[in-house]
Amino acid sequence: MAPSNNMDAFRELLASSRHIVAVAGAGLSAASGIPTFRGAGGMWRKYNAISLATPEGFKANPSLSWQFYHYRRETALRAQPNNAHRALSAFSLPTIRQQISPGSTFTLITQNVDGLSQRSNDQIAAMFPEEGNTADEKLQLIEMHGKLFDVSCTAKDCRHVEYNTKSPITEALGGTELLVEHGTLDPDIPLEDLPRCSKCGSLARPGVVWFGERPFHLDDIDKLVEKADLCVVVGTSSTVYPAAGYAMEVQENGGKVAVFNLDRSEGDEEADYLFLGPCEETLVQAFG
Ligand code: BV8
Ligand code: ZN
Repeated sequence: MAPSNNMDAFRELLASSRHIVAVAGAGLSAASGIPTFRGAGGMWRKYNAISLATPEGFKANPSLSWQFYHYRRETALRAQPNNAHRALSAFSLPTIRQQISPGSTFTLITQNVDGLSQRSNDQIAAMFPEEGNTADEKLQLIEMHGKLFDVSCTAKDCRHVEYNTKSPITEALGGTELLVEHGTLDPDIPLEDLPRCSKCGSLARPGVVWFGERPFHLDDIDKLVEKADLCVVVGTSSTVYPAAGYAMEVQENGGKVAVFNLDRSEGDEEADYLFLGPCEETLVQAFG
């Protein structure tokens, strides 16, 4: 049966759901000016990011890899959360969610590494400081592909990780974001001028999950997906696993799936609901 696009019916489903998970991708941050991977200005095409987002790519050319991640750090630093982030952050707040969907739990599982959902959660929690809404305890956000601003050590016997929003992260990388933006050739930055571990001095890497690497919090995610009776899929092409498989799992367990995307995406014809359009608008209608 083709998916429904009846928003009133979806809001009734939301009100009666008990364990809700959202799986988000780059489309959630598109309205904040963060380029998606596969879209028109997609990063995968312009910088062949699929090869860059791998341990092999980093090993082969840490200078180019760091310029790619420096460019994305600078873009994310200048970006602000948009209404799609805010709609999900508001729904994350117990005092707001209990009015829309009494007694429900909610967790946002994001594939994005830009940190915008965390910033949006912190902003919303600060607006509603009443009991039970403090950011750390109550807002369930899982950044399964890591964080752009985490910098981790490559030395096996160190593995130090720190949250670092310095701009530029090292002098040598300063300004290269403009070169990356225009796709000109990258200067070969010497290893010693790339980010180093502040504890042991070894070469550091971006704290994100590359292809072939194990995503974070998989056990927590599996438990949440197992229990979920509603899976909302937002702004993702649903092409990268294991994230792309969660909606199907919820449906196989008898739960419902609602897809919010600008265009058609992998497997959306199986969804119970499909809302085509910019999620910075459709999520506000659905969760507002
Ligand atoms: C794993 C962080 C094993 C880094 C990312 C062969 C070799 C090795 C692995 C594999 C292999 N074959 C398959 C695999 C598994 C692989 C995989 O799935 N590959 C794909 C390409 C087939 N997966 C992995 O390697 C994962 N790890 O499997 O480990 C393992 C597992 C368990 C236990 C032990 C070991 C790790 C994958 C993580 C890779 N890291 N990001 C970085 O960012 O640089 S992936 C990156 O792309 C994102 O994080 C995201 O996850 C992914 C997909 O991107 P999307 O978010 O969907 O964005 P996209 O541009 O594609 O789509 C945007 C969508 O938004 C579009 O649909 C568009 O229409 C929509 N949109 C745009 N604007 C809007 C909008 N929608 C609404 N409103 C708008 N305004
Ligand atoms: Zn170290």
